[in-house]
Amino acid sequence: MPGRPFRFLHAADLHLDSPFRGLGRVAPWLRPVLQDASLEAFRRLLDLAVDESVDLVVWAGDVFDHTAPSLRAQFALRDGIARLGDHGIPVFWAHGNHDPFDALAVDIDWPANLTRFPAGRVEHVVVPDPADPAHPLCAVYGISYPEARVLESYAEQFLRDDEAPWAMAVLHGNVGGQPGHDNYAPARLMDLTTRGFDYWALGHIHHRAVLSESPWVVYPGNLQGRHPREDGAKGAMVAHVDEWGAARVVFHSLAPVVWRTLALDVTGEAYADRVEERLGDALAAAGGSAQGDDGTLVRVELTGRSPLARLAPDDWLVMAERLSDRAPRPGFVFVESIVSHLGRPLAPDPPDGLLSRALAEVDRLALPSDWNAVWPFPDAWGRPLAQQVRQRVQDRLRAALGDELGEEDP
Ligand SMILES: [Mn+2]
Repeated sequence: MPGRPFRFLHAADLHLDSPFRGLGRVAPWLRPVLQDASLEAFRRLLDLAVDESVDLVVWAGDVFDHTAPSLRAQFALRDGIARLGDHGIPVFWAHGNHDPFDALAVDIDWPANLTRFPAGRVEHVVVPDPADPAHPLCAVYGISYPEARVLESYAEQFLRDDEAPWAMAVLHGNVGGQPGHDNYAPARLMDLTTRGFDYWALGHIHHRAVLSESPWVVYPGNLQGRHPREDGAKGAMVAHVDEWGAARVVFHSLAPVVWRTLALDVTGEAYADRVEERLGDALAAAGGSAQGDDGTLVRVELTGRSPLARLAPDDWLVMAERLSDRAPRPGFVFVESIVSHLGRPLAPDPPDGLLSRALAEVDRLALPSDWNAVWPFPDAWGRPLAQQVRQRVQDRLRAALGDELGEEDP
């Protein structure tokens, strides 16, 4: 029997009021922007839920950044849940390792439209169709961490009730042993996909990933990137479920500040102003790729070989400042740091060195002059074919042997 189509919003790792970490530098005007970023992203999440008229909202853990959240974060969350309640939207929260149920200090009496899943035990709630309360829309199953370190698997605890309509499972944990995140509530993908649920609303891994589409197994990623490794657009998923239970899942970018890493190979560039010019062009493109008024924080990584390898971090800081916006503006671009991985240029080979002798051999190599009749087209420098071939071979020799010859003295 077809049901009523419905929509829900799935977010995770909101880390409300979280500080930015490991920043190279922050201009004074940027500090309040970064301090507000996670809460601004949360305001946008609320707008999205209301604009899309979702039927429910699900948070898969790490709503707060730590167990003693600021009152500012708690009020933001309370007001947000209440706003969703005003629109008849229920909210479901499965606690994770940053906001474990038993350790979390709560100074707020949460609104009635919030369901927090119990610690260490899967519970489910049937969400009724508001237009027809006798009929269920879907069932939401979830479990919370009692404490930060949960090393046991929670997947086996999710038992889908045969009577349940469309069913969703909400879990904070590491599916597939992904590196870079603590291996909490570990599970294999097949532990989830074989349990009969229609959608696994996951949290914990901060990179957005759809691990499966049938059933849906989804990490929305965190809401606001807080350091260079959390780069790219950040936001939440809205799932559209049709009357037959098939879902379409759409990512919405919500973070007001987006991290980008810009890698530039400056081999052969001897002048800092030339590097600055090239970075300026690349930054304009990076800033232009941000959506709307969103700001962009950029970490630049310089690679290759150049005499500019001698410059100190403070020198690169000067360039970072010159390339950054000096004041807040919509669509700002701020270079957080320029990290130089530059190597010094290779030492010239002495006349009797291995490379010089190999190049000389290639020069002496007699290439048939009738090649030039077969391919009568000179290259951009007007060289006939035999000379082009000689040049190619010499270039390859330089590239292959150059690394063996060592670097120039600083
Ligand atoms: Mn997290």
